Amino acid sequence: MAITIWNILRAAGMGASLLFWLGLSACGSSGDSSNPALPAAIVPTVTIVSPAQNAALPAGAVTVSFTVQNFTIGGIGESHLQFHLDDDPIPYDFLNGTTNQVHYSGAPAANVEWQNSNGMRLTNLASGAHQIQFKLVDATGGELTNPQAMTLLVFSVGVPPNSPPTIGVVSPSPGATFPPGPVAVSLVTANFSIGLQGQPHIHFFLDNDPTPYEFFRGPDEDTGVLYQGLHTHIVHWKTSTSFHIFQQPSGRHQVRLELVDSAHKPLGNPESTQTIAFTIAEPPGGELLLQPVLNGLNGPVSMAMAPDGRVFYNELRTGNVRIVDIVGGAWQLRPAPFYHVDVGQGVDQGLLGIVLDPNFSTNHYVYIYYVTGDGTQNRLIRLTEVNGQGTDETPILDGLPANQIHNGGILRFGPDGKLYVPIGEWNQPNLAQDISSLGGKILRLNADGSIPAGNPFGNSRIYAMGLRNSFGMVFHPQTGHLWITENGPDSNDEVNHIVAGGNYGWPIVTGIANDPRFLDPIVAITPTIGPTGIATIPQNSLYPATFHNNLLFAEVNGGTLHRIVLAGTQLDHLGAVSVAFKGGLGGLLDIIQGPGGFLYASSFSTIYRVIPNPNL
Ligand SMILES: [Ca+2]
Repeated sequence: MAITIWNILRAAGMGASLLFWLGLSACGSSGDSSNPALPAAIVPTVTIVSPAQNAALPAGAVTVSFTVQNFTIGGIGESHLQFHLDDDPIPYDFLNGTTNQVHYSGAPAANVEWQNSNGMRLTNLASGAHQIQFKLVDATGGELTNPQAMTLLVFSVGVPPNSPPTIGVVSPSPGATFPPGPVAVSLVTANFSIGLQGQPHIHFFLDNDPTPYEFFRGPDEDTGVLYQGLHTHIVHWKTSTSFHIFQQPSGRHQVRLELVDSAHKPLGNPESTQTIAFTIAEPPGGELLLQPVLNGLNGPVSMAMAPDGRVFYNELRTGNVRIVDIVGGAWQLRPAPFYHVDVGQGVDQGLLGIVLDPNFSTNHYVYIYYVTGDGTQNRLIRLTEVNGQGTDETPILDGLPANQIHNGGILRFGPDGKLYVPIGEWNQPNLAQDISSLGGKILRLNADGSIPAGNPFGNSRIYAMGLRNSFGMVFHPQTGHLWITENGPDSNDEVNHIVAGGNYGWPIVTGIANDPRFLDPIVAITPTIGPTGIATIPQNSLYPATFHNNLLFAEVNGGTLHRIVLAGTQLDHLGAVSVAFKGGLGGLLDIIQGPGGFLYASSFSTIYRVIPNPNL
């Protein structure tokens, strides 16, 4: 997974849907670059000849024939055809060349006979629905990734006509209770094969959201679950019959499932629907608790506190920048937005970052980072506040590429007065190691966007490289060190200490790699959690002394806060890491140092004050 990230979420207690991003981990691309486009005439292609798609066949052996174009099916150690039968993760190898056999786990298969160079015979198939996923592979067994190199055949054998299509739930059991975190759902169907896009599949609805999640056989986590046609971080595809649900707050939830045809029309028979009810428990109290200060918000994805005590925040999906006044301790949202930009609605797109100028009191500068409304570019602009309104839009960085996922965009000023900006690799992992690209880097800029003196790669905005995507960054007030959270693919979310010229490994290594070419994270987290905002707890603060100089970072998947104790005289070694707030409020987004000496964290709907647990 990639933590690629923003999506739509029903916020707790709100009728309206909130859109959310997040280039999160645990779902999304695991790091392959896009394939170079091939001319149509040479695209390797596999095509099923027989049986017909969705054929209802009599009991007994099934003969399957196919053709390939622009590809040669060879023997052992050569390019060939692979296929998976039903949910078996172990592939069969269909081998021509000098082999002329079908192999399974390196030996002739017991239940599949090679018949000719374009055909085979399957025996011992149980009555019911079956599927065969075909894929062309190279000599090393690597899948060709152009879409024509893969196809799915669905059929049934021995099923009496008119048997109803049926869906069943393997897990969770009815009324199950889970701690905050992922909820695993596993399904089974009868007389129905879950197909790929364009084929019969499953729709499911989470709580009261009327928009379906579309569940397909796969072929992978990027395309196995779609929401409004896009990859989603709320539900992660796991296998052809299972998925995980994230970001849900404590309380009762339900998932209504229905089998649909290739045109997305529900089959309608009573056996074709199921409803799962489950509960996410209230977690036990941790060291820290979250106390709401402002709710009913629309995706407050990033926040900034002004020296006059006001809080500015970005609404991820609307493109509105909002201002909160704090009057007598009460948080009051100004009705009129401070500024609006049209923003892209892709998975990790929207109005991403905000920071105020270190001299905001005198120059009133506000910087925001967003994906343009057409979804094609990332922009960093500067606004000037005049009477609560943004004016004088000034481009700082313009025309950066954008992608559905991995757009970066968090903004912070360093103690050196320079503006630091993590840029995602736009889902092209190799860019992170390409010094000629700004993708997968952290930039260091003068406040006007120009290249400052002292950058580590000469006349370049690049400050550090080898990064995938980040939703959180902070300078430690005691040491001046720069810390970021980073979203891993299907493993190894990271917290990194960023230094000038550092290379953090993506996509060559992830996690603690002990590779002298790269800098390792202080913490690596598997399974992934989707880390988001990160803050420090100052040396002189109202939090317990053991928290002073710690890092605190949020996560979106399970909605917890993690505390890192920094050790060593330079506060750059890992002392300990623990979960300080145990979740239950849904996914968490940003965390900042805010009014009254407290930290404040945001969810999709609410801003919370972070307080020490009074019962400890
Ligand atoms: Ca790394």
